[in-house]
Amino acid sequence: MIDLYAAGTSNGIRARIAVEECGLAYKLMPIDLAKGEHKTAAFLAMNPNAQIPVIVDHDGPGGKPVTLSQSTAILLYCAEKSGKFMPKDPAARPAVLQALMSASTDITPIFGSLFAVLRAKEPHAPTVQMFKDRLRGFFKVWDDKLAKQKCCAGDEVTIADLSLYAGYARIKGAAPELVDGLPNLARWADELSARPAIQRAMKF
Ligand SMILES: N[C@@H](CCC(=O)N[C@@H](CS)C(=O)NCC(=O)O)C(=O)O
Repeated sequence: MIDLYAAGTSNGIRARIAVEECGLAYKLMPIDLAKGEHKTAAFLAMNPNAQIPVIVDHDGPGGKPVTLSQSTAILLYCAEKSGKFMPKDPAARPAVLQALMSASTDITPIFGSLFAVLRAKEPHAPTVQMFKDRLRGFFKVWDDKLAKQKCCAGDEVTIADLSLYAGYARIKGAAPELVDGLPNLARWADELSARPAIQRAMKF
């Protein structure tokens, strides 16, 4: 059994999509960021960075417990544990890793930075625009890619799709203008959002 400490942010959603899609038994331990529940001594013992998500797998490798933070590490851990969402063919793996890193390290941190700037008393307009342009640019490249292939790294759903969907879903909710008017991205998102595991993962 896995305990998942998370909130409904893009990183929290990414970890919950991971356990849901990989079919791993887990218990959601909701963390209220507004109440500072990620800053308690018990939480800091799991992740001294005071950030969700964290998982505690009571049945880790060798039967030993594993505590893990970082949403993409959690995604990779769940994929390995379940044997799902990562191609077995070594020739197919580099494209998946590249797509995964773009989804996890280009999209989500810029989105986080954009909203940190927007929360300021007087948001600095050129900085806001720079982050929005960068996000839109990344999504335009995804849209072009998804015109030629069904999923982020080919025709199968992989960890890259699961990661990108977490960022996409949050951005679609908070700043839809950054993803609207990109038909291939919209087709891909519709397909992913129809998956029952993703629907369960979105309900915080
Ligand atoms: N790189 C980390 C980032 C985690 C992160 O930024 N978590 C945010 C929520 S999305 C958080 O816990 N923020 C609370 C805070 O910084 O006070 C990951 O992918 O898990």
